[in-house]
Amino acid sequence: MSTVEDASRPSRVAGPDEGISHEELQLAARNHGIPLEALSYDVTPAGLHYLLIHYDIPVLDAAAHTLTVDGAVATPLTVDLAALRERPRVTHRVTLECAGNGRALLRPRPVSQPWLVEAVGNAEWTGTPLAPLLREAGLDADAVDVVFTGADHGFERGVEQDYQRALPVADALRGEVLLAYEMNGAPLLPQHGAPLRLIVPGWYGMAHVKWLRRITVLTRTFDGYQNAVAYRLRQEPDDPGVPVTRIAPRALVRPPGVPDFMSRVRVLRSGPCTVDGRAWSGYGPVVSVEVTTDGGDTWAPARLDDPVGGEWAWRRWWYDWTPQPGRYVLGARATDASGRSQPVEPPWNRGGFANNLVQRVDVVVLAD
Ligand SMILES: Nc1nc2c(c(=O)[nH]1)N[C@H]1C(S)=C(S)[C@@H](COP(=O)(O)O)O[C@H]1N2
Ligand SMILES: [Mo]
Repeated sequence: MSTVEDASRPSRVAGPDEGISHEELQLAARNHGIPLEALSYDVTPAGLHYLLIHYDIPVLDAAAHTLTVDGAVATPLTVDLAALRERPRVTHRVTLECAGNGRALLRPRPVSQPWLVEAVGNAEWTGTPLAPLLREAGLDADAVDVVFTGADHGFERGVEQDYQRALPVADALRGEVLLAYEMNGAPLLPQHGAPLRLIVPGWYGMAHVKWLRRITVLTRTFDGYQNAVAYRLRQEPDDPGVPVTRIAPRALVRPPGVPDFMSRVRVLRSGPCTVDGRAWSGYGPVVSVEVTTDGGDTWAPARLDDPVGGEWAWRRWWYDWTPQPGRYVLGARATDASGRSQPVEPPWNRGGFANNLVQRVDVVVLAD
């Protein structure tokens, strides 16, 4: 199993009864999710935010780090952190979610980082907007894609690479896209991209390139691995596929009561309680959240908090519930302003991306 994989072989899908492998466990132990009880915080503390790192966390010296802008520009430029810090400073509260969130719930299971539903966080990112820097460099009129290169390096299915992701020029020039050097008011931690990362509000995590060291403007479509091979929605290995871009709507329940250690089934006493959680979408504000206590057979409206923290941050929702003793399966369903909502049948694709299937939280209510 543990050989360098071959690029000519498609990514693997688990067999019908195949359990989580040692390799998937190894990834899961490195790339942790948010503990769901941390849905309590408006702003996710840095240590509770999920993590996804394809290769190794590079060790970089902030004092010596530079960012170069080159390619199809009038004036290539190189700036250091001090120069970036002197530029206009902006903070955005942004819900970040890994495109693979929900993957391990798919049948058959695409073999990769085995997320259930916990690959999300909502942090405050401070930095300077990207667009003015690109304009200073002067994009050529025929610019097509902007490639962001991280300082991390590795192999993926036999392809040696720096972590690189491109955005179409129009998306790179959106005002909310940040070159971020702080998370929650402190310098970026090594695992979150220190000393500099890209933040692309509304997009799945893969676009938010960490350890950012170079920005290259192309007059053609970028054909690097993370855009052309990975992060595409496809049913068959040889489909060209559709690029993964913005975050599909999702609501998560903050599991009520207390957990059973091994199963994490929730236990609570009968009587009135408030079930709450968070909801977000990269396609526009969440406009409604509904709650189910019977695994999706029936739905009731939840109440939505006023948006706090701006249009890229998750919203809190809550639902007053007075259960009788018994067993329940809780879930929530978000709908956004674009009309997108969450399916009851998982949206299967070979990479296991954008699976925003409604969550299932098993609850046992005991007599008072
Ligand atoms: N350079 C680099 N940037 C990266 C990655 C990476 O492996 N290398 N992982 C991406 C993916 S897939 C996700 S989901 C987010 C995770 O960001 P976080 O670890 O700060 O939550 O970072 C993105 N940026
Ligand atoms: Mo990701």
